[in-house]
Amino acid sequence: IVKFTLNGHFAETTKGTTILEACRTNDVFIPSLCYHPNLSPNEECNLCLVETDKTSKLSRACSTAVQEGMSIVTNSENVLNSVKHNLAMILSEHPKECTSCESNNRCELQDLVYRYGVIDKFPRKQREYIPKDYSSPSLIRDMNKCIKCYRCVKACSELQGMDILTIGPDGIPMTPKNKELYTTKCINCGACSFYCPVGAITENSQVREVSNLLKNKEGKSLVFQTAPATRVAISEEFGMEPGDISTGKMVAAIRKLGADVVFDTNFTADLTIMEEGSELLDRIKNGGTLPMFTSCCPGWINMVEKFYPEFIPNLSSCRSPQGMMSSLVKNYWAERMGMKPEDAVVVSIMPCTAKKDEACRDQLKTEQGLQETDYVLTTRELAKLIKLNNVKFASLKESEYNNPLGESTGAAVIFGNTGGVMEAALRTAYEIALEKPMPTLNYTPVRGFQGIKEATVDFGGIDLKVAVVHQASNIHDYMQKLKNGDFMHHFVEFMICKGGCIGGGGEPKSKTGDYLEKRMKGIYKIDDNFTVRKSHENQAVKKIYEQFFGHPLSHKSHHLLHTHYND
Ligand code: HC0
Ligand code: SF4
Repeated sequence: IVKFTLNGHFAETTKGTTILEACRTNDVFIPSLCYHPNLSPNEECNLCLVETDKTSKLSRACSTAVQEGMSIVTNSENVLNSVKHNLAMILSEHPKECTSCESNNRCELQDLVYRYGVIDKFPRKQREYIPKDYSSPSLIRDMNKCIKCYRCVKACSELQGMDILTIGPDGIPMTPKNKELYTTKCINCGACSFYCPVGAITENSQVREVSNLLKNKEGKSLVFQTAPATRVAISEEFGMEPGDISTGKMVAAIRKLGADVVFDTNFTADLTIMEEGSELLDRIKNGGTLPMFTSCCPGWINMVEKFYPEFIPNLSSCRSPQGMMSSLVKNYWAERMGMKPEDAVVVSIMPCTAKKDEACRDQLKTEQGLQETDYVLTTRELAKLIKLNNVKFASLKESEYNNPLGESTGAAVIFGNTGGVMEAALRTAYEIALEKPMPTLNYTPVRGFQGIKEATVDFGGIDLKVAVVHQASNIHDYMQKLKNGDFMHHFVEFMICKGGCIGGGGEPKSKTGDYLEKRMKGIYKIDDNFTVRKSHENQAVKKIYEQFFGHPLSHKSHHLLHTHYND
């Protein structure tokens, strides 16, 4: 314990805590643009300045530890003037495009400039114009707006181990050889956009297209689907806590916007378990390629194709639940409703920027070459659409999904957490293989934030060895070890983002230290509250097999629910 004074008040913290963290836990505001609790300090923006009695100069709060007896002042004339001066310097290099910027109203620079009453007084520092990069369906880069905080570079290297973004000679983050992002080895995870405090890297937004379509449907039916992880995070955009369960309000909001039908990606998560579980048992029985890898995370699929193509045969051939739902809507549901496939427009609400890229895959187009998933909005974009339409989210009366593609189980919602696909698959595969339920449904060895989790399940005679890996840097580690022969698993779940989809690049940009833990708890709470918690007990899934597919891995399911990859 270290004792100190903060603006004249006594306070305590643990040894090694930085002044910035100590201030924020004591609810004292410290401005910063380059600091983020999930990244190592950058010491670039020069805004987190404080006075201490240890030196006559101002100190950076992000990189100075609190010392015993230290006196810290955050609100002196000297501190405020220096912060204002440094903000004005940043502003002098920043384009004044706030009114049309994708990050308007959620820009950290805009917030600070307003908070400190900064006057744009310095002569404009003209930077050489950098062409905007629209190459990726997931992300847009306008590096003219970059404030050189390097959070994107750190997210890409430290968190994801991808090293696509490096600091260029002019101090602006660049791609290898300045190539367009989509032509690099970028996996479209969106971590860079999540951490960008301004509008330099943003999701490739389709808010306008969807908004126009909602106003003028031109005889089309608008079918929305919502991913597991959206329902425990969208609340944060409306002043509620991370992990608050907003399923019913989110469905109600989507209906208010004018959607005709709202289906749940969780339905196809259950369907995925039927297909993928059967595929695993088939591979084990018939000597197929092992370990089998899950295939639902599109950032992971990009990574295998770009970095580990020799492992493509290990990928499950199952489409992701997003892909399965869109295929069902266009090829099954539309026909039953007497509609042409192109008249059922699918809008998918995802926590993930890479899902936009997945939607464009040639393999996931109809025979006429139409995208089966027409539009993908991130959780952040859905929140924006709701706000633009003045829908009062917090006070909405809850609504339910449409059926039959809206029915789901507790096993489906946990797909949103790292380990969830594995846990859901085990609940079903165990019961199918052994004809009795797993001794406990809450299978804790695959839960939690450890980067690589391993477990062995007694499958009646076979020891089924499984692993769960999340966050791209851990995945690179796992793949190296797998290549070296250090691992031998039957089945491995991979999710590119930390925590799984709850930590997706398209989720709300919350900055409390524990937002991921809270979202994770919210997901497990939804599972606990379900009476049906196994995918094979989903009645609507059972029915679709009886009436349409016949059985998992049937000819029809291969055609509509499975895919192949680019090698
Ligand atoms: Fe996920 Fe999914 S669980 S990838 O993490 O499988 O994005 O939430 O929608 O498709 O269901 C994301 C989340 C999904 C898919 C599902 C899977
Ligand atoms: Fe790096 Fe992911 Fe951004 Fe691509 S999307 S540049 S891999 S952080």
